[in-house]
Amino acid sequence: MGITMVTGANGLVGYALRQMHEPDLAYVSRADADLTDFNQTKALFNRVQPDRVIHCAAEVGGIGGNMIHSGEYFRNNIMINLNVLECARLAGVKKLISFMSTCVFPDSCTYPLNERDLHNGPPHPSNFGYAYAKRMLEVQSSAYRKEWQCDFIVAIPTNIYGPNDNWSLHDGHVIPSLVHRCYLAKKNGEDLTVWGSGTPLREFVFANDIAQLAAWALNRYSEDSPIIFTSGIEISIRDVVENIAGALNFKGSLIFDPSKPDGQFRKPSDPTKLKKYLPDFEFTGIEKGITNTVEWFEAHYPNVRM
Ligand code: GFB
Repeated sequence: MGITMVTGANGLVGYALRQMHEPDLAYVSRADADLTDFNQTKALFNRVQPDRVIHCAAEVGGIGGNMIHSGEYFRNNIMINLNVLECARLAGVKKLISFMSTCVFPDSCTYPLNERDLHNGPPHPSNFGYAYAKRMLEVQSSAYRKEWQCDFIVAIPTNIYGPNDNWSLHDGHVIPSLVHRCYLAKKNGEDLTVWGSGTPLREFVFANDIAQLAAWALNRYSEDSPIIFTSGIEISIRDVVENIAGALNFKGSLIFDPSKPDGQFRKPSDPTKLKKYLPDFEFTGIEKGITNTVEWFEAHYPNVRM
């Protein structure tokens, strides 16, 4: 087997893939090519000559980033995905996996979210730019499979977290932002402010689990329809924060700030398809995942992405 190119290799999932130490993986990042530029993307594929691609590169953020940068997230993700999948097709790439996320599903939908529901309504307004751009990954992959028999598949993880995340207090996802904010609150002897009510529910998946599932799908999954990667276990934002505070041994108070958005109340997703393929796959529990994430942050701060 030839080279598997990993785009977005300096991001959350790219970092987790590196820890697997799989052979014949070529890791590429922004420093190697601006994937919003077709010519740079084509030159990258000519240089690397990959047989397969794990496409992790994306412009992402938490609810804060999505509400501020709806135009940038839409534009950049559309261009990145259009260029990567087109250059993969032109380069004769045999297999490509790319990623959406459960926030792209319709906001009002029957639960649990199922792969078939993807286009049955508008996404939540808090991240519509990102969500519509990401939905086009599924459309482009399916259209390329139909016209050119490209084996391009799409995975739909729930909220991914773990080492080497984006720890920005403003644009980051909830777990990295709160790990960072809790670390600072402890250091400065302050209370910890949490956005929203703490009542929304999320399903979280540890990045190392996604890396394993991505490697599995690259070898074993070839359906036209996407596949959801979830444990199916929901947890409230309040319980997540209490896990983070425990892992950091933070003893201050939690202050919930109702002026900040709650976003979607919940987005429970259906693990049935994954369970059919991998009935014994064990997801990392939230306590263990958060402990690992906090330990990584404490060991690397302040040399972290933010
Ligand atoms: O990860 P997150 O920002 O995005 O989580 P989504 C937002 C939830 O966490 C809201 C609460 O209920 C927030 O009120 N929260 C509490 C915080 N404190 C904070 C904080 O300090 N920072 C942040 N960010 N949230 C994501 C999409 O939606 O879903 C991603 O933004 C991705 O693009 C992911 O698709 C699957 O979970 O709402």
